[in-house]
Amino acid sequence: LFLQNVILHPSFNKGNYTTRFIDSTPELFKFNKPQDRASKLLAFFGEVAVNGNPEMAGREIPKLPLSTPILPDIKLQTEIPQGSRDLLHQLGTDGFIDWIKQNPSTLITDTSMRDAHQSLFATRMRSYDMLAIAPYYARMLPELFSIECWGGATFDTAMRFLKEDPWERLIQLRKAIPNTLLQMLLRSSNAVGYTNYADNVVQFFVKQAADNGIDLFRVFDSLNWVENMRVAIDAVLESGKLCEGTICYTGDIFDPNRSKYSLNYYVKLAKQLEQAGVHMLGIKDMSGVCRPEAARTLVKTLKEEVGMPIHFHTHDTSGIAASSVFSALDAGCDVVDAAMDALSGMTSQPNLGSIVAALEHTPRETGLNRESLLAISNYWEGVRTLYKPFDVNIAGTSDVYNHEMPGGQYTNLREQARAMGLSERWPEVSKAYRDVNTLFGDIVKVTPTSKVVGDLAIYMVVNNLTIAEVSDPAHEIDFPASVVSMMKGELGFPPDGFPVAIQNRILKGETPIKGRIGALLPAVDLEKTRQTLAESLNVPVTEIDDKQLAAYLMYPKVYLDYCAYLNTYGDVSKIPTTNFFYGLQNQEEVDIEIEKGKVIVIRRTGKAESNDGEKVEVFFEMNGQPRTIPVILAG
Ligand code: 3PY
Ligand code: ZN
Repeated sequence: LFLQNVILHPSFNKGNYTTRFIDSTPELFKFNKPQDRASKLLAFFGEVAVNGNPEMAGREIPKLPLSTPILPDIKLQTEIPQGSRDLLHQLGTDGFIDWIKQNPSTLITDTSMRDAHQSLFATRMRSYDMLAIAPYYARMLPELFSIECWGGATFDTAMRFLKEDPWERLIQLRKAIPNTLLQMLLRSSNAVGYTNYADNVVQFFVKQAADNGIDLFRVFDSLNWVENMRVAIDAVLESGKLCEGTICYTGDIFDPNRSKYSLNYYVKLAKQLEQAGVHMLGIKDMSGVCRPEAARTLVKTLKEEVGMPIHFHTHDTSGIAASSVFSALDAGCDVVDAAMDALSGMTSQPNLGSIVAALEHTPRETGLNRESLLAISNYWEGVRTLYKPFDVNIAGTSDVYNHEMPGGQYTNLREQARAMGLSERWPEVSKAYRDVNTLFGDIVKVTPTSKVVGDLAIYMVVNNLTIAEVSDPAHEIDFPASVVSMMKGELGFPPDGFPVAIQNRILKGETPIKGRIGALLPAVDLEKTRQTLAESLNVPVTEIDDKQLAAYLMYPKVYLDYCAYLNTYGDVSKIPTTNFFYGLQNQEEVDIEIEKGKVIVIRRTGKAESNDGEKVEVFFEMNGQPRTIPVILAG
């Protein structure tokens, strides 16, 4: 509670404090009575009615009310058909991998619940909207190979922006979809974060993800450094789950000027991954620059060179990604990623329904039912409208072949540029991004290295710096911390290292680390950390389970902030999305199922004018009983 008072204190929040903050702020020691769940939710609705959801700051609120997304019209009592996960359990890992290789049909992964919304609307999709449709996936789309629904940026955004528990999302999805493989994106030693973690932290995290529902881990490294992937790969193999060792695709295998990323480069990587013992090979074209003929040659060659099934992932930023998908399939690719129609295209994956339609009546048809796909996509169409303020909604662009920004980063960086007043200067950001990549020696750009390139690109535009100035030793530059960290080797190294001159300039005399950072980081004392967390939250250590500990290890501050929020407002994940972002309008009523079978009904009945300029009263009925909530006006 004390921590909560600190974290929620306006001065602390604004960074406006000194080391005497605790002594000079007696109200930190005034603890509110713990409230019941319903009262906490009323506190939430009162706060949003007066000050708005902070997530909406600076964004345009859509015209309310918004329609409720329409669920497919089938009965959920129907039995759940067998799916890929059942097959995995029947055949075992080796048998399952053989089955993939011999299967003549096209296998498809649906990315709607992870990459699609990460790339289209800033990773803001809430568990509420996923869990409502999940039982329909289980019954209507059992032919899907897998559902990518976790990992990548979704872990921290769930806590940071949506104030919900990413573990609970996984557990509930697993419960609702017992028949299909659930897939996650794991950034190797960066796990689901932006920094290298100690090896035992990565191992601990993978174990929790495996225990709580992930069947298939797509494991990549942001510099394609297999050495940096081994700990994660071994942890997945140890857990008994499927490991998809993944190559990040960049450049163009046919471009003689970028011979660094030649066909041979990828073949070598694939062989290293095969030797590391992975079950499948992922080609992760995170930016959508794998041109159709490159996809064909790459898949054909990798099929000849390694024995693993191949899983192709791309983004449609260019508008022609489906063409690469079909070329990959022509060359014998086993599994391809796509997003449900309403969540496809642009920075997201190509259109799943259209791929299915295009393959109908061919030897490679998918077996997926198009009526079912449309019904589910229709639901997603309704969901997408709820997130309109986050939806960047820009047109496809061939500029992606120049800047090579990953789909998930592109929309975020544009949004960051907009928020900094740089909307008009986007072409400069794009150009700077490209120049920074060249300066760094033409690196793989994917989280977290893509963020580093983006940080310096934005820095250049804000400070009106040219790449010549950035390179010039005579020009004093205060490089962003992420850039210094990467040059030190804290995200690993590209196979040929970073260009020495720029590395020296950025490190200003510091020497880069030697070898793999994970090998240098001491193991974290997990039980001691559990104790620290328990003390911070003022609960007995026995109340901190492994999932909570894993979340804290990934994101200590974000996790503590989330816990403080939970203490004040309760579990807001059960609130429908419209009401979470836009609150309750006068006389609007909402049913919230706070636990199975326990529903509370909240109606907003009014809002007073503030008579002191500091406080406002908001009036509600909770299960028919009038309640008044005083809310402090945000400064
Ligand atoms: C992530 O790491 O979150 C990505 O989606 C990279 O493409
Ligand atoms: Zn992606």
